[in-house]
Amino acid sequence: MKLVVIGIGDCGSNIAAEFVRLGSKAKAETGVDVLVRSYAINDDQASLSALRKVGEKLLTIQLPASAVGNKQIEAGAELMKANGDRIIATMKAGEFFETDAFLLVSSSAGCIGSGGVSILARKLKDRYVNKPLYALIVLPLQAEVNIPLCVYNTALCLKSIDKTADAVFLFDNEKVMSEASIKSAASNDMVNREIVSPFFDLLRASEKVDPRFLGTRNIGVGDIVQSLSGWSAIGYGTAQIPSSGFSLFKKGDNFESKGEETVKVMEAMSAALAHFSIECRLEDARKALYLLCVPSKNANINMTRSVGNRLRELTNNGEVRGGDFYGVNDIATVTLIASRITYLDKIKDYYERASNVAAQINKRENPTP
Ligand SMILES: Nc1nc2c(ncn2[C@@H]2O[C@H](COP(=O)(O)OP(=O)(O)OP(=O)(O)O)[C@@H](O)[C@H]2O)c(=O)[nH]1
Ligand SMILES: [Mg+2]
Repeated sequence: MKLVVIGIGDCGSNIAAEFVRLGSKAKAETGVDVLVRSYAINDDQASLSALRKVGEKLLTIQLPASAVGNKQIEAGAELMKANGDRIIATMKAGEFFETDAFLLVSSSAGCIGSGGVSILARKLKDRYVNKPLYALIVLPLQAEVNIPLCVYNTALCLKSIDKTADAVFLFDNEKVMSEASIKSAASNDMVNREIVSPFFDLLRASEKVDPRFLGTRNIGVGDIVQSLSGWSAIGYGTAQIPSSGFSLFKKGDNFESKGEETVKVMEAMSAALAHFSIECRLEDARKALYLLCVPSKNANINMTRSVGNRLRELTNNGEVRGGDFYGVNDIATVTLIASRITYLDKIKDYYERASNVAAQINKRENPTP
């Protein structure tokens, strides 16, 4: 799948840059192009300049500085209403023909990104009616969730993007941070790499890959598009497949060794389930997608079936699609997407708290004399 990624605000721009790195990795490792172009749109000139070194696939677009002090989501929305058409006019529209989908990225808690993302999404949807448009929204850290403005901006951002995008991937900053990133002063780059890396296998496997990597059942762009709608979460997990001495039996040619290798794949699946981008219950997902990557020498049809069957069980017979492809390392990787999620604790909580917070914010903005 070939994406045009459009990041808005600080968080969105940083993640758009990370997609450029992912695109280069896909090109270097498997020779496929998964990124048509990345755009970073921000009002902060210094951070845009810092991103320019990432590579020529990243184009930066400067917004006029937002109204000083006002960090409510409405200010970000107004800025995009005033500048959105100009922004689209500066994009390389000729490249959109080879693009399978747009991916718009922002945080929910800031102002520029959270306000701008739905406005730009609407403008793009009106112009490119048949092009799927997805959003990737980063939810605040635990330390931020009691700041009234964070709650207010997040709730409004979620409400508006849900109405506009075909599917919205949610990333809980708190959940995505691995122990490693917390220990290393929570560097944004490391968190952003964790946000972007689950898309790697999915994007490259759905492109025309070298026949050496083709698995027993391949997934295409159509499978991804059919699987994505509404609130969505993505996760991936890995398990090491020892290259020698793994089984008492010769690999791949008898029941026993195949069984052991399938166990490793299920281990990778459990890791993926534990690393979803937001806390969710699979029984609330109406759609799901899986992708398995194993070395060809270890692959067998049972592995793919086992992952698919388990996912059907967990989603209560949801609409499940999936497939596999071959990797070169001795690792089993499982990528999972839960989509059309009908209930999420986090969203319910933000919506409930936003109404109280809105009253507080209004009082502060318009104090009674
Ligand atoms: N994962 C991740 N989160 C980020 C990053 N930068 C900021 N955030 C989070 O995003 C939220 C703040 O939003 P920003 O993207 O900085 O805001 P903005 O869209 O630039 O809008 P302003 O408020 O006008 O600066 C907070 O919840 C931060 O924790 C980043 O690079 N990666
Ligand atoms: Mg900013």
